[in-house]
Amino acid sequence: MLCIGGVVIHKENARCPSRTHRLPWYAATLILALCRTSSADDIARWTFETSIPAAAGPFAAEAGTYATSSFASGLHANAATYSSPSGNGSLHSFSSDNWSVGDYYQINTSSLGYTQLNLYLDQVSSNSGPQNFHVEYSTDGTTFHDLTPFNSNATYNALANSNPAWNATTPRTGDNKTIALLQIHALDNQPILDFRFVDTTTLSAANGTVGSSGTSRVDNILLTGVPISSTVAGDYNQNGVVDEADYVVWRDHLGQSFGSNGYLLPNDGGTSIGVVDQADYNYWRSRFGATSGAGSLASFAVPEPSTLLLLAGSLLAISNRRPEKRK
Ligand SMILES: [Ca+2]
Ligand SMILES: [Ca+2]
Ligand SMILES: [Ca+2]
Repeated sequence: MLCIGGVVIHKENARCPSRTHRLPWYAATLILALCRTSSADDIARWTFETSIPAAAGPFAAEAGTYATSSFASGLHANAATYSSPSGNGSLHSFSSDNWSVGDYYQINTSSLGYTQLNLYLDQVSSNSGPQNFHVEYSTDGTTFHDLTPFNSNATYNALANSNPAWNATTPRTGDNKTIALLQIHALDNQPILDFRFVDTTTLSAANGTVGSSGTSRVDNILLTGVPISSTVAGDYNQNGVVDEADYVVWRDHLGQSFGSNGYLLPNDGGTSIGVVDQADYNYWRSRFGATSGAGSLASFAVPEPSTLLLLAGSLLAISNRRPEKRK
């Protein structure tokens, strides 16, 4: 059987045994495109079980595609003590004390060859350690930007490490942070991709004021991604061909921008950078039918706008159609 989003279509219907169930070829193509699923790879994962912190770092990632070229470190404005106490269900974490606003943990890695990224970490603080953090990203290793405008989960609280405290055997699930970067294609395929987990206030985990002996510790930092399957310019859904499915992606994100919600079209050829607009539609039209490279392919027949509206309508009708009773 096939699926559209969460809707299942039985294969016998997709094979069009009757006029009633026959799918337009472009709808079938789109269904197949929407049904593509890919599993994510670990790009870099830090457990701090082998790279055991006793200083600010850098510490190489223990696992992942770019493990040996990815590093974690810490930075404090004032002298701090770094250590490796119990992790979240493991022997070691990356911990430090004496937190000031602006201090951070950092990972230096890369998303080269990857799209649909996700970032994970576990973090906890002592009662007098810092509570409020946000995630910043950089694609040049120098200039960092707050991720929060693109994903509200990038601003988070580190809970107090008690009842129960982190220990070597049993993880606390409430300390898992997930920052989805799936739609932020500006972070795809970057030779340099760095993240900072930055202390943003003087509020402590116990809702007092951060003290010099207060600590915050991180564990299980992980960046995942799906290998990029298509770099064909104009292929917005990354299925290897510039087709009708890309129109639907464009339409669904029309008006969005990197500044507002972090969305960028994959493979947009640098067209109207930072925003999804009419120019991206024109670019898609100029590229229709392409399976490689960049440039105009005017010889391919582009569906007319009325056909594209029918396409969207057909998919809606398919998803709402109940199976016919057999006669
Ligand atoms: Ca650990
Ligand atoms: Ca496509
Ligand atoms: Ca654009």
